[in-house]
Amino acid sequence: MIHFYFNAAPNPMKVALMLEETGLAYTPVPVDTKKGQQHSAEFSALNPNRRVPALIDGDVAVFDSKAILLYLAEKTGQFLPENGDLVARGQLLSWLFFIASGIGPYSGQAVHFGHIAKGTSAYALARYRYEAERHWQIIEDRLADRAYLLGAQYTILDMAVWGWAPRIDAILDLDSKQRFPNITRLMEDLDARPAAQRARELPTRFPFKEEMDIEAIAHMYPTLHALKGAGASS
Ligand SMILES: N[C@@H](CCC(=O)N[C@@H](CS)C(=O)NCC(=O)O)C(=O)O
Repeated sequence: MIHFYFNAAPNPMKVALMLEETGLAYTPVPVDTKKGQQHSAEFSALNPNRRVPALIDGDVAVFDSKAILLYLAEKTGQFLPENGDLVARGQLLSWLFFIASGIGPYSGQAVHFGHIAKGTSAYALARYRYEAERHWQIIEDRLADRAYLLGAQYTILDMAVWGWAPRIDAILDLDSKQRFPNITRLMEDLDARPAAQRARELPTRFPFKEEMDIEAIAHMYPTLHALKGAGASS
């Protein structure tokens, strides 16, 4: 039986979508990061990075959302290029690593400096918003003449960007429907899928802490917590 360690944040949500799409049986295990549960001995043994998502499948432990997507795709043979097509596999790996190293980190930092640590650094906010928008533009352009990121086939690449979709406006401080019509079209396509609706519903079954209070900041952003303690934040 698969155990899926998650919360409602973008990276766990893409794995929730994959689990629902494949129909694999799994036990959801909530990790309330605002309460510091990512730092427990049990969880940090599973994921030394102390971030969600993570997954246990029998003897196999996997952490990092894109690694889990690839693991589940290879396990089930679903949502990967068909018939061992190496040209398509090269494209899939390129885009998967582009999302992992660009979309995720820059979007995360743009949210951080725009919302969580608002007012601490105008330059950091400008840089991360610029880079996040540049990366999202590359995804937008890729979708100009394709239904999905790989081409005609829905794959883990589309799931990897879906996790971020509801937050693009807040990340970039713009109207994504106008700015990114191709991304909007893809996200609406995915949102309409029953698996996506089940994935979005999953976290609502658990009482995750909502407030980003000083306790949550201490668990998730210790450097910001130290800054606030020093009275230097605004
Ligand atoms: N590269 C990792 C990033 C994981 C990550 O940053 N997860 C966030 C939620 S989206 C988290 O666990 N945050 C808790 C914390 O910062 O303590 C992945 O894609 O899984």
